[in-house]
Amino acid sequence: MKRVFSGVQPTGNIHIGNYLGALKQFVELQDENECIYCIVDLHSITVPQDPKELRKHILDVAALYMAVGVDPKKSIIFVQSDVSGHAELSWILTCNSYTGELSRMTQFKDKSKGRESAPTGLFTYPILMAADILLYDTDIVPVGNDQKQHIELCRDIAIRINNTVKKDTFVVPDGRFLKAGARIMALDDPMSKMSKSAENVHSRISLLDEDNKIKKSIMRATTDSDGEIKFDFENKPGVSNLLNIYSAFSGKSIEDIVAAFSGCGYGDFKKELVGIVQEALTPIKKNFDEIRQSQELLDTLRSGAERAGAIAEKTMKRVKGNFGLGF
Ligand code: AQP
Repeated sequence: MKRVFSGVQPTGNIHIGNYLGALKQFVELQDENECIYCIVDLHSITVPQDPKELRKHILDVAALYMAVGVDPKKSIIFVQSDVSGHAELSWILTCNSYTGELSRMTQFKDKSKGRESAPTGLFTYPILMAADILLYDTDIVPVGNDQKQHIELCRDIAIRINNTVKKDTFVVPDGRFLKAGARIMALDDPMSKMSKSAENVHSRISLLDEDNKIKKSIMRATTDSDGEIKFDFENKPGVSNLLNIYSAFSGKSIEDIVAAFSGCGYGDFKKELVGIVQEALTPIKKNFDEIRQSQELLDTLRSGAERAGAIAEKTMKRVKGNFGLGF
């Protein structure tokens, strides 16, 4: 049985990019693997958060994990800051990484917006992510492909420490990326990825959006003026992004969708897409409403933290021993 680990930041409500890139994989993997899914709250404070809002978002994200089908009987679900090993291991990895490799991370470049001085947490974020993964002797990390570079860095650090400190200190993980949904772009700007924290709410569809909001966001999504429904990301990024979303939710291939809409206008295609997305999100919203106020949610997070904590403690003992730390 392989060990799987992944997480989502509680920086806002999960959108269809997070769902299609990561969460769908969480559910697929849980039958055949030992899965650990985390709400990575320590990552979210790399940018300022309102404490009350943050607490709400942590519970929302946990409830959404369960609402999309992550089953606490099969998978461990817990909050990152409930297990102190994440921050502790992060320091050990920090001491074994280089500013040069961190400076090359495109997410840091995007989020720091070229400022000369940016928050240190934004810079060291990939190291905390590496700690999250390595703490659980993870084999597989299901993520969207915006995280490819961070997974590579995690592997580099693990291999470096295995070579310089002690062989087998860490399991070297592999990323798992889906073809459809690996990178969903913003609806208002298909050159940027869909993001929880983007200012324009119509740039994304959140899993909890009402039907009306879903309709508005899709109908006003940026396309182009040539009117042909065709997949060509370079020249038609808006339509290609909508085709990707259609394919990921319907399970149909892009070729079949393009053939089905041959001769139709963007309006007809968008209307169909609205229906498909609304239908997919309706049961998730219903499940969420039941789970969010339940005692089961709190019990799941409590027992999840205990189970994750026990695994993390074992890893930290081994890692610290290999480094000559602690007694
Ligand atoms: N647009 C996307 N398409 C496909 N997958 C995506 N993911 C994020 N955006 C897309 C995947 O979702 C998982 C959780 O992401 P995260 O919350 O940890 O951080 P993020 O990548 O920074 O996501 P956001 O939505 O853009 O959040 P903010 O606005 O807070 O920065 C990851 O597996 C990610 O690959």
